[in-house]
Amino acid sequence: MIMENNGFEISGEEIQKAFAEVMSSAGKAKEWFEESVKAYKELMAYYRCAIMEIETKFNVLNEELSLAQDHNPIETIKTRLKSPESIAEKIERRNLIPIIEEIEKNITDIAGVRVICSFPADIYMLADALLAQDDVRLVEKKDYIRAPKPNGYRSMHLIVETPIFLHDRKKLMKVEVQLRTISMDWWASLEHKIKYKKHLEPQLASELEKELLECAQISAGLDARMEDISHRAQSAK
Ligand code: 0O2
Repeated sequence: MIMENNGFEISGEEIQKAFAEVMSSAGKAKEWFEESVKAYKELMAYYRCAIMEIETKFNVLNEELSLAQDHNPIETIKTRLKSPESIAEKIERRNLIPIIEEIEKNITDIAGVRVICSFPADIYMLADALLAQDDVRLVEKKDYIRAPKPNGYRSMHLIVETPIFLHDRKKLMKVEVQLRTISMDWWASLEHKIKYKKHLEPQLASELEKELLECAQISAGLDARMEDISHRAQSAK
């Protein structure tokens, strides 16, 4: 006997056993942590591959459609992999279990491809062309162009599933595709910056929201006008 605690006697043998258990669970925690990090890195690599697949599909469409039409429908393509911080924030907000399987199943915008188009009509043409491909499955579509968000945000959002081909198997991956015109993109970029200025007084915040909505409406008008100019120029040829 080496210790007395609330009347219970704890033997040296018991202490040794408890210590061995703590050591073994610490070993398991380390093992679990290392495995989780490896699985996370692997998953992110798969998402990077899926981004490459989708980006290539758009580059091919741009090349082909620029021959068929008199302009490149795509101005630029931007890609991004969601940061670990943003993934963690989403896990918390949605009350998800922080394991790889849950992340993969429930967070559909880890891989993001943003396609900036010349005209609104190009967005619909490219979305249709992508979704017509037999290795692309539409999971979800949100058309914030026909139905803009209350703050004025416009874009076409597609969640698609596409295969990546690994050395020994094929794996289906989800990618979020955002299609926008140049004016939809600059509005969204500036609105995003302004929204994250958190110290605005409520009165000023509400005034700015109103102005941003007006700017979004002006930008939608400009898109329509530029498209009309382009149609008139084409039909005059
Ligand atoms: P990031 O880094 O830009 O991707 P959730 O995905 O849960 O946040 P929801 O409703 O499922 O919300 O997604 P939704 O409506 O499809 O929009 C998600 C993404 O669209 C955002 O990604 C933005 O990129 C963009 N977006 C949506 N609404 C707005 C908006 O009002 N203003 C701006 N500037 N962008 C918007 P993240 O996750 O915010 O980040």
